[in-house]
Amino acid sequence: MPPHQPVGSAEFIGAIGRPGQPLPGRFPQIAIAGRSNVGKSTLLNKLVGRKSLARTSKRPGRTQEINFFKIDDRFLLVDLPGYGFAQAPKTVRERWGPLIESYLSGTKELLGIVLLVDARHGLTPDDERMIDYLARTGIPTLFALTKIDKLNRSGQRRAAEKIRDALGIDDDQILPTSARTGEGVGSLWESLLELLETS
Ligand SMILES: Nc1nc2c(ncn2[C@@H]2O[C@H](COP(=O)(O)OP(=O)(O)O)[C@@H](O)[C@H]2O)c(=O)[nH]1
Ligand SMILES: [Mg+2]
Repeated sequence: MPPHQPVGSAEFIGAIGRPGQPLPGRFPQIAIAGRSNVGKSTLLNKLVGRKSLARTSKRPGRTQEINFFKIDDRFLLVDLPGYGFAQAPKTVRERWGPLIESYLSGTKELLGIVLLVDARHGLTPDDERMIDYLARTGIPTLFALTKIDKLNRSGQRRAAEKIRDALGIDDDQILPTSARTGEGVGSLWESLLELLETS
């Protein structure tokens, strides 16, 4: 595993819950997207080496706002509310689309998205809708498999191949990760830095 870039500072700087609400700061930013419970907040915490900067939960559908974290006074990591949680209250599900769309289409500082997919479950119809939407907006998208600690090596390989084939992407566009063991987190960090440097 490549060495994990040390993060000097990481702080929560604000959240938005309604479409069009002003962002807490106009910094270059990278957003983490994926269905509810896929491991977005946990991976964000692992990336910055902080246990509970972003709130994580065993119960899906808890984060309903877009949360902004400033990293090293340089860029923002953005924790997006998850999608595809059927049991979420109807008002929450109805609010999700307009909030996300207004953020994704209206933020010119947004450099890219990391779309997380649970290694055990693969792509859901909601993931496919999100991927289509991102492709239409042209926002650079990186794919990461989460929770690979729950699969053995061959299971991990199969999961990566399946997504790669479904999306027609290259091997290096899909990063297997585990926030539990830290595997792949260094590589993901390197990809984020690359995105920051080339933008
Ligand atoms: N085994 C394992 N569990 C994980 C991993 N990442 C997250 N989880 C668990 O998955 C659940 C949902 O995580 P969370 O980060 O809140 O998901 P979010 O809704 O996408 O933000 C929590 O119970 C986490 O502990 C991982 O890499 N491995
Ligand atoms: Mg979360």
